[in-house]
Amino acid sequence: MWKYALLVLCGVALLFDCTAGRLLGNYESAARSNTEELLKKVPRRIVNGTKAVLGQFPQQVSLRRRYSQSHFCGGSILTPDWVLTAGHCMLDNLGKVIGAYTIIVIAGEIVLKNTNRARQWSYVSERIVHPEFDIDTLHNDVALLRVETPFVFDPYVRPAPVMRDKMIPHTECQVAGWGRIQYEGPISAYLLFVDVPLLPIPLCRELLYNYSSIPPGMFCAGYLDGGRDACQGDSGGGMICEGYLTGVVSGGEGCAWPRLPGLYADVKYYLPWIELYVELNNNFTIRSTPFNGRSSAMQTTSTFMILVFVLAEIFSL
Ligand code: 4AZ
Repeated sequence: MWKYALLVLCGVALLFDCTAGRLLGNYESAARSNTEELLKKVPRRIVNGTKAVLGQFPQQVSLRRRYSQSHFCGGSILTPDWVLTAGHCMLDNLGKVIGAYTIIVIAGEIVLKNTNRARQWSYVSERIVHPEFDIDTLHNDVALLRVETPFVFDPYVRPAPVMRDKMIPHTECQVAGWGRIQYEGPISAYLLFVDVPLLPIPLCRELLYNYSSIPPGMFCAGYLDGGRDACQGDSGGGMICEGYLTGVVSGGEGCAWPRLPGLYADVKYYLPWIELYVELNNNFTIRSTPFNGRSSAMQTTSTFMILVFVLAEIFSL
C-alpha cells in the first residue's frame, strides 16, 4: 500500500516538474522570439552597432560619475548586490582610483540620457579593484562594485549567468555599450551591440604582439577585416556568449581596425577571485539554463520523491 502511494506521488512530482519546466521553457522562448521580432524592426546603425532592445541585455549597467552624471564605463550585474566591471574603469584621468561614493550605477535602461528616469539606480558602497591590476598592460583588468541599494530583478534588470566552461574559439558573442561609435568619435545615445567572434589565443598573440602578451585571463575577439568592435566607454561592460557572461571589455589598439581585435578579461579565469566576495549561487538560480528553460530547481521535487521511493524499497517499508 505504502509503495503504491509513493509511486503515485513520484508520478505526480515528475508531472509537476515537467509541466513547470515546459512553462519556463515557453516563457524563455517567447521572450527570445519577441526580441528577434523587435530586432527585425530596428534599423542597423551605420557605424557598426545595432540598437539594443530594452531587456535584451538586462545585466548591462552604465556607470556614471555622481556629480557630472556623465557615463564613463559599462558593467554587468552579477547578483542583487554586485556588479562586475573593468579595473581601469576605476581610475580617473590622473590614474588615481576614484572613490566608491562618486559612482552611480544605472540599470534597466537603454537610453543614455534617461538618468533621472532610470528603472533602477544605486550608489556604490564598496569597490574592489583586482590587487594585481596593471594599468600599463591591462593585466587583471577586473573590479567589483557593491551597490548600496540592491537590485530588484525584473525582465529589464537581472544578471547573466557566468560562463564556467572553456571558451570555444570562433563562437559568436555579443558586446554592448554606450561607448564611442568610432575611434575618438562621440559616445552613443542608445545602447548598441555588435556580434564578435572569439579568436584563438595564438592568433590574438600574433595580431597584438606589439600591444599585449595576452597573459592567462585575457582573450581577444573581433574580425580580421575590422569593422565591428567595442570602443572607449564600452569598457567594463560584459561580453555575452550563448547567454553567458564570458568577458569584460578591457581595451585594444584603436577601435574596429583591421587585424586589431578587442581585448577582454576572461570571466571564467577570474571566478575564484570574484567568488572571494560574491556569492554566485544567486546568479545561477535565476537563469541556469537560458536556452532550454528547464532549471535545476525544477528537477528537485521529482529527484527527492524518487529517492524516497528507492529508500523505501531498500528498507522494504
Ligand atoms: C578603451 O579605451 C577601449 N577596441 C575599449 C575597447 C577597445 C579599445 C579601447 C576595443 O576603453
